[in-house]
Amino acid sequence: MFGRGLPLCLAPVKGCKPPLRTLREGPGHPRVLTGEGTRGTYRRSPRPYSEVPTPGKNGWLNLYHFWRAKGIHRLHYHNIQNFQKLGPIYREKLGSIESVYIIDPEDVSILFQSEGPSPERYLVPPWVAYHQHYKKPIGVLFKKSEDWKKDRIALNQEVMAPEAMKNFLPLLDTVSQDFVSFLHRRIHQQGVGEYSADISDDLFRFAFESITNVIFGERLGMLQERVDPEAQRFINAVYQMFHTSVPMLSLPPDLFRLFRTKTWRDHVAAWDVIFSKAEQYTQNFCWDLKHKRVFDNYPGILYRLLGNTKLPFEDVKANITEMLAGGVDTTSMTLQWSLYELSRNLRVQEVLRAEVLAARRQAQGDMNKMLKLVPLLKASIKETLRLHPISVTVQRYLVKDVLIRGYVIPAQTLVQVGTFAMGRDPAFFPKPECFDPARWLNKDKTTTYFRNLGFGWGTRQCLGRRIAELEMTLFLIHMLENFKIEIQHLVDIDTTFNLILMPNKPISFTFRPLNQDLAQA
Ligand code: HCD
Repeated sequence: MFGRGLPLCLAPVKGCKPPLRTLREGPGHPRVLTGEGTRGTYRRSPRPYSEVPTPGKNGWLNLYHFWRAKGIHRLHYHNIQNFQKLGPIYREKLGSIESVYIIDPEDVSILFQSEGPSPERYLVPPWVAYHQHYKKPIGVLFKKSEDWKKDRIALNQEVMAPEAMKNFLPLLDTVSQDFVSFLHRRIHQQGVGEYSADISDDLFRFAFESITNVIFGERLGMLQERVDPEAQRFINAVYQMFHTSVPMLSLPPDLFRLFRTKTWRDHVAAWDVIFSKAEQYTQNFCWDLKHKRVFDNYPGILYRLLGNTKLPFEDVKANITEMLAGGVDTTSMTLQWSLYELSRNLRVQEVLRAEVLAARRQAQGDMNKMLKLVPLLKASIKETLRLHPISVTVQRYLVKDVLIRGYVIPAQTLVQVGTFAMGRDPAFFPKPECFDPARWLNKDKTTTYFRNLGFGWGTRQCLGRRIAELEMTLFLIHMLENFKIEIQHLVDIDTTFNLILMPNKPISFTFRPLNQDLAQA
């Protein structure tokens, strides 16, 4: 029914060939001229919601087709295909929920600019079901209105504010340095002057070591030879939790629970591990705090939140659990995609390395200063998230009726911005198949306006954004300074929807120490 024969895959990166057609062209939807500002295009009287194009009105039938087409792990391509077929706005009912999907940055700006003071996004149903059924405390991920705002403001101060970032910098920097030492050790062990492997497990450990270090101010040693099996259990549980969410996305999770399906049981088991380990880490921290620890420098996010009387202990714990779980697969997968793009675009890799080396020289050991001197490297993270976002859409419930593309979209509607689809659409990113970080440096509004959506937007954007950005920037700095990154086989890696988007198969990289490179030259 879908997927067959459609040019969903992108052209090979090498030649950066222009794709055959833009996504927005489609039957019944003549191409809207780019650049002219699409808002002005609709001067006719507002059209009713019922006229928004839709692939089919029967939600259960849609769901059935979707499943049969093995669509569930290819949700992102289903999205692209709908935009191709129906144009830049459509509505679709999958099971019992209907959403409106948009792709054009101009429309996205209308959506976000009509956002209220406590925006709400789609809540993943199996996650809600688990928390409700087992009466688990919730944090900013699930909270609404004033409850949400109270937590979010307290957390922003400790994880988003620029002063807070200065504090975690050294904590994240040492973890990245250790990752470099870890790779050097592996190179030594392999005995051929380079190291070739799929490093996704190592990246998971890197990400977990990073997030635990900024939260607890303490090293777990995940990058040493012996890995703590309990910590590894947490990492595996987060992956399982994401993975088992997917089949329960479009049917009521209670069905899965009532029938005691394996998916539900595995999902519960995964969350249980997440909660019990997060609880244990937090309790250990509090015990240490009472009994022995003295801090001479920044003690980590948890300490600061506990000292901050605004949040009760229960809320602190709930939010710590969410941050721990949210900080593992997200950054590790994005970094894996960054390494993938850098190894397929060796020229970009060289340019970034040159920027990093020059910044290092100029900053003379001042890391804060160095971070201001690597704009292209930072842009490369945006560029990675454009082609490989973690989140397939960014969603908002409307708080009032909003006019989008001439249609009246009523209050309470769930509107989803197709970030994956937008990132690959030539109407919004010229030569979308080219990995070109420099496109983000062009200050011209028409090339970046409402396009950088990897972390969402506004007050409900990703809470981990600043941690993630800093963690990934430091990682890439150290990797570029130390290794030439290559890929074993130049095949296109596909993306699979595991609730978050991930590579569909292992990627094997080769890391060659740079100094040795110089010696050989
Ligand atoms: C999943 O159709 C697909 O940062 C759905 C729409 C949707 C809603 C919310 C998104 C989710 C998707 C993907 C994972 C996200 C989540 C919001 C936060 C979450 C993007 C796109 C994430 C990974 C943090 C998870 C924290 C948790 C593990 C405690």
